[in-house]
Amino acid sequence: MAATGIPCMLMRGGTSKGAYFVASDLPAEPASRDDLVLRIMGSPDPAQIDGLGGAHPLTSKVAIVSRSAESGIDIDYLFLQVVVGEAVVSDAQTCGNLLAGVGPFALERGLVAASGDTASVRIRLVNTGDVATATFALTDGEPEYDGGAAIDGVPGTAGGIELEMTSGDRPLLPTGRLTDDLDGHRATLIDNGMPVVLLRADEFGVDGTESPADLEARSDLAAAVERIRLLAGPLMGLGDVADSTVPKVILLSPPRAGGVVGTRSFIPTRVHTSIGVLMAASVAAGVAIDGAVGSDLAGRAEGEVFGIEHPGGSFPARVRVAETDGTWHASSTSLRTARKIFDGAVFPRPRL
Ligand code: NQM
Repeated sequence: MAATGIPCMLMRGGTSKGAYFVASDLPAEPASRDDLVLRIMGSPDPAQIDGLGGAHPLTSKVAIVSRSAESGIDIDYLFLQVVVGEAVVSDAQTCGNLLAGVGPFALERGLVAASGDTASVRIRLVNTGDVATATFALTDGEPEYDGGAAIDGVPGTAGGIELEMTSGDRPLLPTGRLTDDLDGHRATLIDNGMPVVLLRADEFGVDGTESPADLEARSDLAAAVERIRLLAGPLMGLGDVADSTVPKVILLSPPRAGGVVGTRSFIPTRVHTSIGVLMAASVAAGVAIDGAVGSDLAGRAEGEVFGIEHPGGSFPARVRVAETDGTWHASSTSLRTARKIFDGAVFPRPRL
């Protein structure tokens, strides 16, 4: 395999970038697969200089795609976060941005068939059990990557991909409470596809206009955020999260550009240059519920569309929340774009 290379497509999915594989091209056994993925992406070197990774969590991602055996589902999508600077590959979270590329990739690899003007691909997110429907335009049966859709954080425009998500039986509020007290701060622990901890930015001396670099330079802030994250993990049913990439911690501030709320997101140590798809869906669900942290900061949504402001602009998250028998559930629809950047074979570095 090392001599002939491994079939791999490099794609931008939303505001992230990752290596996409057909599952049968990688070892099925997780330890061998992860060892190979580390060598492909270049971790644990912090510069990922000998691999495909871009030395940032948003460009150190892998999507593994296969036909689904489940009825009503076309494709299984397993996401792996390859930690920069550590020999760690995590399947503890999914990624809504890479999800945008999964439908087009599956079509390119012949894992699904489509005809007509649009494809609609039902995707099971293996990491969480959630199901998404991805809808995108076709030209001559191939994904149409060009188009007029713009998303903040990506230059220019591209073909729109609509992602409709329904979460399984997982409760929206994992603790069953709207707020918890963590390290002296009121927090809302919520999971609308991504487990997040919502906090008020002003309690941390943050006004919400700071750049990711400004926030990353504050070691006191990093320590406070991590203390809260470690407390939130077990409460959210995630166990000890010291070595996990979830939950994410999101500082909320008043909106400044016509959106609903401002955000700065810790993923979990670097600060996101925009915001994840499912993070935005989780923030929107939180601020939509009276009494949740951030609901009092939030401006008015335009119908079901919540403009979630972030360092690179705004993310329009279409979110619906409902309470039945005291339990909250939510669903979301997001517009993303994706693009095939490179298709070929990747040559993993040898073991160190
Ligand atoms: O929340 C980054 C990203 C993400 C996650 C991260 C994402 C989502 O922006 O749906 O897409 O989780 O660290 O790629």
